[in-house]
Amino acid sequence: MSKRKAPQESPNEGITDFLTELANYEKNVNRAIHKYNAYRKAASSISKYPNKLKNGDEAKKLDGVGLQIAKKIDEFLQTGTLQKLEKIRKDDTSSSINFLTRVTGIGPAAARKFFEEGVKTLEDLKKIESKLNHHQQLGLKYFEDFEKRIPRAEMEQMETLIVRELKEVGTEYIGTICGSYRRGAASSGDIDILLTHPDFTSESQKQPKLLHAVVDHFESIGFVTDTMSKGDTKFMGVCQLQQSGEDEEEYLHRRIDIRLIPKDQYYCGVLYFTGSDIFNKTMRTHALEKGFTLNEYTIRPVGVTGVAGEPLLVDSERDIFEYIHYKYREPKDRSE
Ligand code: DCP
Ligand code: MN
Ligand code: MG
Repeated sequence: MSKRKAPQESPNEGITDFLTELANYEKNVNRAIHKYNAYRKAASSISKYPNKLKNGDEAKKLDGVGLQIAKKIDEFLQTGTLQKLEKIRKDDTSSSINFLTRVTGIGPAAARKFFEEGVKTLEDLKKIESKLNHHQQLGLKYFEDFEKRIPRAEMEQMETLIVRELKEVGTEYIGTICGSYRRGAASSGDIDILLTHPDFTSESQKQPKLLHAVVDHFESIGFVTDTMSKGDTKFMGVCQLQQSGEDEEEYLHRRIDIRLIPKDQYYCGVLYFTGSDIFNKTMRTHALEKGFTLNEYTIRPVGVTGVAGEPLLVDSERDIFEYIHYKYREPKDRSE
């Protein structure tokens, strides 16, 4: 998971920017996830629209843009600003809570709690560092680094290293870097690695060693620098490329998530963790319309009684698209 979303360039950037700001406000301050999703969806539709929007009515024709958002678009186009946003930006509670959630490990609930205790800024957090959990401490320590997105060239270097070192740990591992990188993004917020191994299926015993061997190796070569959490199937931490030349600048610390997935669930996982989250929602809705329930683990038929059946056999992402009669989309075409 990463917190900073890539900026979108479009003739309607002003509109998509204010919708994204409203989305984050709803998620972080109000904990209104449905409103967050609605704003994200509208912003995503509008960012793909090739023409400069003239008014809210024109926007309303797009997927996910309703009357309320259309009105805001009119206000923005007519006045160059939005009263609601102006108020939010000036409000101490909103801006502090919004800021605190930028620290990884601090979600909307923790941010509100800190705010109520008078902790509002990075400086405030530093003063109470010992009260933060380990994840939050790392979020604070690497705050500046984590705020910066990872250029694609650096992602490519990390992919080369990861693929090479994975083979060192075991030749049978299969690994895919998912997330925005797999969708071809020019920059990514973090590194999302999915791993599987033929020895590990949903029928077999848990195989935490398969994940830990990889993490330990990445640590031993100095690539993984910190651990936020390490479970049987999920690692969350920090990594850094080693600089090669003498006078080159040091690489930044980056957020890395590694998940070990049973082989039979691998492609549902790859599909899910490639995203985008908006595309996942669209695909899941389509699956339901066709009588299937789809999640990050499995695709299952839903019977007339509404009960999900046994997981279907999946050997590729394409299989999933075919089951639900959805035209295959390359990762780069999965922004919504
Ligand atoms: N995901 C999802 N729903 C969520 C969170 C994540 O469907 N609430 C899926 C889709 C995402 C993927 O997991 O693409 C990885 O999550 P990230 O938060 O890392 O998002 P991205 O990799 O897409 O973007 P970024 O470049 O900001 O990391
Ligand atoms: Mn991630
Ligand atoms: Mg990511």
